[in-house]
Amino acid sequence: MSISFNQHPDVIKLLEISSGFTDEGGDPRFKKIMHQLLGDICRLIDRYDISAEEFWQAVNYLHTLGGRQEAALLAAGLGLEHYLDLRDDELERQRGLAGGTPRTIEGPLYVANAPLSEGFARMDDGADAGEVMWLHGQVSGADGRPLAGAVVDIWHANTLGNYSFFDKSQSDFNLRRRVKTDAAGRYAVRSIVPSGYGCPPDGPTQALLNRLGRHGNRPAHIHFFVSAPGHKHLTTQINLNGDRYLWDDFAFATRAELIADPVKVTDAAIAARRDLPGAHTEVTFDFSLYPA
Ligand code: MBD
Ligand code: FE
Repeated sequence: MSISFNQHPDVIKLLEISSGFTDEGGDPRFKKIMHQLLGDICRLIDRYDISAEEFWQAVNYLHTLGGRQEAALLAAGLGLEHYLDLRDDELERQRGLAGGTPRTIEGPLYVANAPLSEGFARMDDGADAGEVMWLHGQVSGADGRPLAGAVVDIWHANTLGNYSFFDKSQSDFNLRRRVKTDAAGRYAVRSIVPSGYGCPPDGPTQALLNRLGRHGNRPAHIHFFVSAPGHKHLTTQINLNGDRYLWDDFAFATRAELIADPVKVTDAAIAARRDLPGAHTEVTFDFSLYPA
C-alpha cells in the first residue's frame, strides 16, 4: 500500500528548511533547484513506495559510481548529455542558425593539452599494430570560406576501444592530438582505425544498464573539438560507417550528418604521397563553424 506523504505540512516545512529557504545566506537559485529536486525525490518515494532498503541501495550506488569515476559515463548512457545537445540545437534553430556541422556529445574521456602541431600530426605511438587511418578535411565558416589557423582537437580509442590516460597500458596522449589548419583551412592526421567502446563490464554503469535490459556499447567513432576566433566552439564526433552499433549507440551520439565512410586505399602512389607504408583506410571529414 502506498501513501502520498509528500504534501503533509510537516514535510513541506522540512523541505523548506533543508533547502535553506529559512536561512539568509546561500544562493537563491540553487536553493530553488534543491527544493524542487528534494520534492521530486519525495514524490518518487511515495509513488513507488520505495523502502528504506531500496533508498540506501541507491545511496550506495552513488558511492560506487563516484568511486569508479563513472558519473559522466552514466549521464551519457541515460541520454542526459544528448538532451543538452538537443536543447542547444533548438536554441540555434530559434536564432535562425542552420547549415553548420551538427554538435554531438563530448563524452567522459577528453584530456586537455594534447600535443599541438601545424597542418599535420601522427596520432598513434606505433605500439598498436592497427590498420593505418589517414583522416583529413577542411574547416570553414558558415559563409563557406576556409578558416586558416583553426584548432582541430582530436581524440579516439585504440583497436580495443580504450583511450589513453584511462587505459594506463597506452602512452600518455596516444591517439590525442591538436592540429592547426593550414592556409587552406586543411588538417590531416595519420592514426589507426579505432574500434567501438564498451562500458567496463564490472562497473556501476553497466550494472544499471543491465537492469534496464540495455547494452553499453558505442560504434567506432572519433571525437573533435573545432575552434576558431570569431566562431562558436564545436564539440562533435564522427562515426565510421559499417559498424554494427552505428544506430544503436548507448550514448545516443550518432547523427546522419556525422557518418563518415572509411575508404580502403590500395594505390601505392597515394600511400607514397602520404608517406604511409602501404594500403590504408582514408576518412574525409569537413567542418563548418557557426559565427560566435
Ligand atoms: C566514449 O568513448 C564516449 O565517447 C562516450 C560518450 C561514452 C563512453 C565512452
Ligand atoms: Fe569516445
